[in-house]
Amino acid sequence: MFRSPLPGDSCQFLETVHAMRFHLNRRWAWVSKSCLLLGLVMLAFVILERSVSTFHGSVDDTRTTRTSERQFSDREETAEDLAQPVYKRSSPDPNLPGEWGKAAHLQLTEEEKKRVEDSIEKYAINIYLSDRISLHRHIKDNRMHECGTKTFNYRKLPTTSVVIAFYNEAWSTLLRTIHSVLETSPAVLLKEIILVDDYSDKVYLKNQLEVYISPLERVRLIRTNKREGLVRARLIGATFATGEVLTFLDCHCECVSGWLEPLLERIGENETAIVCPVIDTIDWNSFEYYMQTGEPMIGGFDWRLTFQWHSVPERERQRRKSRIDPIRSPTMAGGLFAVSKRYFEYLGTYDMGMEVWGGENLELSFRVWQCGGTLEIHPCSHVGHVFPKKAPYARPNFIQNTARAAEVWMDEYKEHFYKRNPPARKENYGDISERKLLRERLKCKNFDWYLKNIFSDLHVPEDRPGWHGAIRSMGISSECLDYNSPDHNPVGAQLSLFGCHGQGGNQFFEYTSDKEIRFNSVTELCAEVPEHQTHVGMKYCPKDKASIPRNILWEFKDDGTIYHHHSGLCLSSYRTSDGRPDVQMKACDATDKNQLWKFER
Ligand SMILES: *[C@@H]1O[C@H](CO)[C@@H](O)[C@H](O)[C@H]1NC(C)=O
Ligand SMILES: [Mn+2]
Repeated sequence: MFRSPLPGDSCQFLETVHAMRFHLNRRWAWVSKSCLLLGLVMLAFVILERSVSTFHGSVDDTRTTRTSERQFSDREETAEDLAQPVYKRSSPDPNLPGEWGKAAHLQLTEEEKKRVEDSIEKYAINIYLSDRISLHRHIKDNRMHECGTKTFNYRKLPTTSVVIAFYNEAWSTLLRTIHSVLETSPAVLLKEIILVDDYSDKVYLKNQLEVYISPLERVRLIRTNKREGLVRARLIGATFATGEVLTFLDCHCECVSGWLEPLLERIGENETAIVCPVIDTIDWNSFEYYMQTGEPMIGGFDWRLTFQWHSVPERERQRRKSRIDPIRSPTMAGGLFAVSKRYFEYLGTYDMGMEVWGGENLELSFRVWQCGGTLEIHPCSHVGHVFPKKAPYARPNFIQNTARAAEVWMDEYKEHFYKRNPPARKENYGDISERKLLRERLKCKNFDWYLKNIFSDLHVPEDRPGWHGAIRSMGISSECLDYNSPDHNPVGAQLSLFGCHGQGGNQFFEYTSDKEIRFNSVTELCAEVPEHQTHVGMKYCPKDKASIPRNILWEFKDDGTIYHHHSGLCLSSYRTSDGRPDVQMKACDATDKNQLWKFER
C-alpha cells in the first residue's frame, strides 16, 4: 500500500493502490506540482485559467495523437475483439439469485428476516439480499433492438476514466458496481476506475477493500482525509484521471453491456456534449433490474428547483433522425454522466463552493447549456441504479447549493425559486464571485435564453404582486391552504388546510391572470371542483396557450371570497367531525368568515 508517490507533497488525501500500475504522465506531473487539492478552489481556478486559454474548437489534433498512443496489438483485430471487456464474465447461471436482473427471492428463517430488516434500516437498501447476489451477475439486454446492431469504430473512440465516489457504501453494492464496469467496458476504452473514498468510517472499507481491489486491473483507490462531499470528492478523483473522457458513476450501479460506447462515441463527435446514460431502476428490496425499454424520460425541474423527470417533447422527437439518436435534456439527474475531461475543465468543472450534495446537477445543467454545450441522454447507454428506500443521509446543503446555482445562472428568474423557498433567502451561500466571473469569461447566455430554447415546456409563473404565496383562512386563522402531492400520483390528493408555516412548499399557490389557482411543485397543477362534488381536487393544468377548461376558473372577489365559476360555489373552511380543519365548496355567503381568504404578503 502506498501513500501518494510524489515526493514532498502535503496533499490532503491518501493514494492506496499500487501506483506502479500507472504511468506518471505529464498531466499527473503537472497536477502533482500544483500540490493537488491543497487549496481546492485555487486549483480549480488554475485548471480553469489553463483550459480557458487552450480550449478552442477543434479537438481533432489532440485526439488523433492520443489515440495513436494507444496500443492496438494487431491492426487486423475485429470490432468484436476490440469490444472485449477488461474482465470476461463466466457463463450465466440461471439458478443463482438475481441472475439476468431478475428479482431475487430467498427462503428465509425468522432470524434471517430480522437481518434483512436490520440491513434496510441501516442502508435503506436490502443489503442482506445484495450480499447473496453474485457480484458478477448478468443483466438481460432489453434495450431497443437497434442498439444491439449498432457498430462502433473502436480505434477512434476516446478513452475514459470512470470516477466513483462513495461514502460508507455497503460492500456488495460497491463491489458489484466495480465488477460491473470492468466486465462491461471494452478494455481498449477503459483507462481506469478511480474510486474516491470520501472519508468513510466503515471498517470493511479500509484494509479489506484495499486487499480486495489490489489484484484488480485498472482499479485505483483514493481517500480523502476529511469529509469533502460528493462534489469535491469527484473532482479529486478527476484530477487523477488519465482518460480523455471522465465518466462519473454512483457507487451502487450496474452497467448494461454496451453502455459505454454510445457515450464515448457522442463525445468523440462533439466534445461539448455532456452525455448521460438512461438510468434504470434497481429495486432496493428485490434487486430486480427494471430496464426502460422504450423512449427514456428526460430531466427537468420545478420552481422549487427540485429535479423532475418528464417525457420527450414532440419538437425534440422530430429533430432526431432515429429513436436511438441522443436526446437533448434540459437537466441531468446527477450522478451518472460522461464528459470530455478537457471540456469539463474549460466549463469550470463543478462549483467547489457546494457542500456534500444536492443542487450540483442543476448547476452543471444550466451551465453547460448556457455556455454553449449540450446535455443529452443516449437511449442505448443503460446503467442501473439502486434508488434507496429513502435518502441514506440527509441533504442539508440542498438549499444552500441550489441558492448558489440560482444566484449565478438564473438572473431575475431566481425570484420564482426564492418565493417558493423562503428559507433560501436567508441562506448564506458563500462567495460566488468566481462563478460569476466564469460566466462572464465563457460568454454564457442568460437564463431567459435557456428557458425559451432549451426548456420551453416549462411554465414560467407570473407571480403577480399580491397574488401568490400562502392563502390564509380568515375563519380558522391559524390555517392555510395546503396541498400534499402524493409521490407517484401528483393529482391523487385533495386541497386541504394545514397550520400556516411560511415556508412556501405545499402552501405556495399562485392566482394567475387566466384565473387559475396553480400549485407548481413537481408539476403544474390547477385547483378544480370535480363535477357534482364539494371537495377541491387538483388536475394537470392545460399547456400554455391551450384553452382553459371552465372548472379550473376561480374568482378572488373584493369581499374576500373565492368563487368557483362552474359550480357557482365558494371555497369554505370548516372542521371535520373529529375537529380537523379542512375545506369544502359551499353556497356563497360573504358574511361567513369561513368563506374569507387572504394571500399572505
Ligand atoms: C458541437 O455542439 C455545439 C453545441 O450544440 C455546436 O454549436 C457545435 O457546432 C458542434 N460542433 C460540431 C463539430 O459539430
Ligand atoms: Mn445513488
